Amino acid sequence: MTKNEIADVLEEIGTLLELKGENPFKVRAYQAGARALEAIEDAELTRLIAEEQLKTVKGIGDALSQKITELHTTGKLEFFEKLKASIEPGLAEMLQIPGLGPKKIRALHDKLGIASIAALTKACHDGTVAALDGFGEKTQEKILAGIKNREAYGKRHLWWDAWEIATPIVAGLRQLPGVSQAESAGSLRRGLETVGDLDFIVAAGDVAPVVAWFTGQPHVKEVTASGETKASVRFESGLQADLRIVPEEQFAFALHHFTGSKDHNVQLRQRALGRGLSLSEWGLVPAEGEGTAKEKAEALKSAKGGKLKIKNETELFAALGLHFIPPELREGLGEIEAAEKGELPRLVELGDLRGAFHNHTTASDGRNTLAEMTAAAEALGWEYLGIADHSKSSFQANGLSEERLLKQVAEIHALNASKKFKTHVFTGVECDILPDGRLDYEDAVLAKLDYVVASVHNAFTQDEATMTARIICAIEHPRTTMLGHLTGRLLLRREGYRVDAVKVIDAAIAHGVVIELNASPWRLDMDWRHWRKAAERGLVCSVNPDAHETAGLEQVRAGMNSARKGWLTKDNVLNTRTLAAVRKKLSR
Ligand code: DGT
Ligand code: CA
Ligand code: CA
Ligand code: ZN
Repeated sequence: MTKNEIADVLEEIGTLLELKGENPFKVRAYQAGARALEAIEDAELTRLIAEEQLKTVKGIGDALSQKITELHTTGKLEFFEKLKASIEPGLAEMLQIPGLGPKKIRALHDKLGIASIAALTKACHDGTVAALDGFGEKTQEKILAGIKNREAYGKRHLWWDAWEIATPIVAGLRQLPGVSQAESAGSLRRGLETVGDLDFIVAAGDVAPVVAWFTGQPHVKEVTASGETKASVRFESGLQADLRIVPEEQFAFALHHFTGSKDHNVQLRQRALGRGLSLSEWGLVPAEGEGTAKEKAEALKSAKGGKLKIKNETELFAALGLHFIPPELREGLGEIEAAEKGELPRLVELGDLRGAFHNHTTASDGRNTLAEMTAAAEALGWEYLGIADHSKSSFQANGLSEERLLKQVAEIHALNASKKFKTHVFTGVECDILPDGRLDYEDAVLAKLDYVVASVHNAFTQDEATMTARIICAIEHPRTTMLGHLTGRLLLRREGYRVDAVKVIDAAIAHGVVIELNASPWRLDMDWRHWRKAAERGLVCSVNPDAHETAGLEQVRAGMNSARKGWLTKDNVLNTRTLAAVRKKLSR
């Protein structure tokens, strides 16, 4: 395990111990251990363990040192497994309610005997929670809202989580004997920000072994359907997956159909009918009783033997007089008309990215050092990396004072001068937009940076007009380069704050300010639904990983889904530009 993964386990142990009502010193020891781990580098951890010197690190005692060593060498920890098993499932489930921590859950359990979300819901409705010491009406309302959110979103999954599960499954399916093609379909393939279930399409002659492999995978909790040509399973995580197996000649049709979306499918089927053809998951055949005689004759002419021979989706679209429509665009939002006229955009691709802005380090709330983040960016082949740690008002995220910020700027200049890495590092900050719209540092401090990401991190409950004016005020600041996460939403967890997106977009265009597409799988903010129109009107996008650790840089992949769903081309995205071009833009 890496040190960040180990830190996650220690953090979770702390939470579970707190939930059990353990001694606060013990709880804090695990939290401190997690912090201490984050402050050292991976290579350093390996060395310390090899030399049995881990205990010499401040914040890591004897007991912790043993547990870290066990996790590092075996990837498992018996103590942790036992601890998890000892927690009442209902209590562990309550941890999933946003805004409800272990201490409060403990109090609810001890004083009201609550041990499940259902019991908690009832107690909130009765008002007994509000009457409890340290809770009150407001907390009770917040808990109820959290429960409702969990119910509304609980059935969907983040695209990133779904993708991580689906990727090895597709690889596994492709390796089975007799399988000629296998793909993910559905909302995952369309790059939607959340996914209801996974859909897999396989072309194979022999069905039984494919079904057997699929239903026999580890982590399958339940086989919900299993038949001649399909199977459905539910994994331990709660995610469900559908599998369909078709003969080779049907693969393109099945893949297209199950990729969807429904709206896109309905429109495309309509178009086929207009040409005397009937499109389905099985194939494209002349429609009976539809279209003019001439159209039918033409359709028949191209439909050899009653069924069009179509090898892939490109040929399927071509048979309907269309250019290939990338899956991300198949939302029934005008893509078919554009494909007919040859006006589909050439969408930006992951490989077009040459760097990324808005990344955190251990200076604020990140888990990897400046050097580690830069090394990771270099490994991705990036020409540049923008650092943007939190500003001083974000004290909960260890935001930087002026002195610490200027010290970091000096460190970055020294790192660039050392030529240790091929990747150039830009100095920046994620500067809080204060409730009145001012920025969190004096102009003289901001002037020392290459760029500024301005973001809202507090006073989320302002009304829409106030919030919109606040953000526009920050956009008007001459030092603002880009706007961070427009709405602050956390997918499946928390609604964004109320803001008039169109007014903010107008202001950004007018002041030459970039808006970020925050690529964190939890955010994907600004939402893809705004981008097409915004970019047409001249808004520039920056796909920002908002990475808090080295692995976070790769989450630009999730942001690229949204960029593509927003019809963005390479020209619309700032971080596809060369280092020289970015330097020039930032120096202005
Ligand atoms: P999800 O799973 O809720 O995130 O969304 P999808 O799009 O993956 O939906 P899913 O898994 O129910 O079905 C996969 C695709 O199959 C869907 O995008 C389009 C196609 N499909 C499913 N049901 C229908 C239907 O009733 N009519 C049409 N035209 N297509 C359907
Ligand atoms: Ca699906
Ligand atoms: Ca499905
Ligand atoms: Zn932020």
